[in-house]
Amino acid sequence: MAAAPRDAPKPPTKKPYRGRRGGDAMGVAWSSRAAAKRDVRVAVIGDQGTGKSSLVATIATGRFPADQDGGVAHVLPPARLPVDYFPARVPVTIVDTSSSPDGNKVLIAECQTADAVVLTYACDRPSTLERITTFWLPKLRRLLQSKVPVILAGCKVDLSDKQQQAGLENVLDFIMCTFREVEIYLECSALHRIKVDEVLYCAQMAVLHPTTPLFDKATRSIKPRCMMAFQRIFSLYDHDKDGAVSDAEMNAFLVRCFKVSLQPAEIADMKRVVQQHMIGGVNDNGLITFIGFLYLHVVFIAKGREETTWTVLRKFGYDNELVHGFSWWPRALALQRRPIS
Ligand SMILES: Nc1nc2c(ncn2[C@@H]2O[C@H](COP(=O)(O)OP(=O)(O)OP(=O)(O)O)[C@@H](O)[C@H]2O)c(=O)[nH]1
Ligand SMILES: [Mg+2]
Repeated sequence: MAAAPRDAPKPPTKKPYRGRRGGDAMGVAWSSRAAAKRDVRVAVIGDQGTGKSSLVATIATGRFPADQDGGVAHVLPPARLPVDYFPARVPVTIVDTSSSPDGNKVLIAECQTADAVVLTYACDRPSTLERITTFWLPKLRRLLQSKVPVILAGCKVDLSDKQQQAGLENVLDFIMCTFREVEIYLECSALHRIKVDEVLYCAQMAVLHPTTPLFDKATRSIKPRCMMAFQRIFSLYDHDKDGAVSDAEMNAFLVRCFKVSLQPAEIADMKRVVQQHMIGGVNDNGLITFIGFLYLHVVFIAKGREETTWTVLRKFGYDNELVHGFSWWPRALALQRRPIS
């Protein structure tokens, strides 16, 4: 299906980080799997009539396929969206699927090749939300072992009534607590173009900047591997190894990751926030400690700004599993590699 280029959708809080290849002054190689990712494939699955094809068509063409115009085909061909659809400039392919038993093999294959799954239910049919917990999420777990992020999309929100919605909240809370592969749930309407692009945007962000390796949603805490990564990064800037970074060291870190440095007043503001919210985040000498440094990243994650945290991690060579890519290129070896003239 030909996808029509349209105005860029809004939600990005910040341009996702787009990395570059090659080492830098510290010799850290860029070797992230996500960094190497050149496109994102999103499969849209769910019960019959929940609005899958209408969602795909509306995203791809910018128009809702009205029933009087012949409606929408049962299953649409995959739509590759223009590269500039989202600011990350990573092309997204959105794949419609069939919910009929005949299409099960194809559905399984599509799920297994997808980088993210959009799982639909209809806001005006609570039974389809029930089926998310009893059928779809268990099926996806069996197929994907929770390794692929899932965006739960409540379609046709224009048809839902307030009372019905209130009843669904508990089920949604249960889903978010029980199925950690579900990154987020959104209610949308293809008919009224409500949060349609956001559904896809969240799917793309879940692939490029996943939360799961960083944060345990159940315990609301940073995962150990992420903590270790930040410990290592912090120690690179804590030159005198006193467990805290000076303002100059903090700025060196910011310049390296974001190419910005803060004015003394801005650093003072940042410390004030850390001090107010994190005991031990700032030491007696007024310097940010490791706990304070970590707190700043927890705030980013809690605010849904994972891309900021990933910008840091990828700058220091971490991949999506938070494995540190090969890295320290010994100077002697680098010299040996020079061509002999
Ligand atoms: N009011 C309203 N109707 C919608 C919306 N999205 C889809 N529909 C209607 O819901 C019906 C089913 O939509 P489809 O997009 O065909 O659903 P599907 O999940 O692809 O259905 P199958 O392919 O048969 O499984 C159609 O009549 C659509 O016009 C929406 O946002 N609001
Ligand atoms: Mg369909």
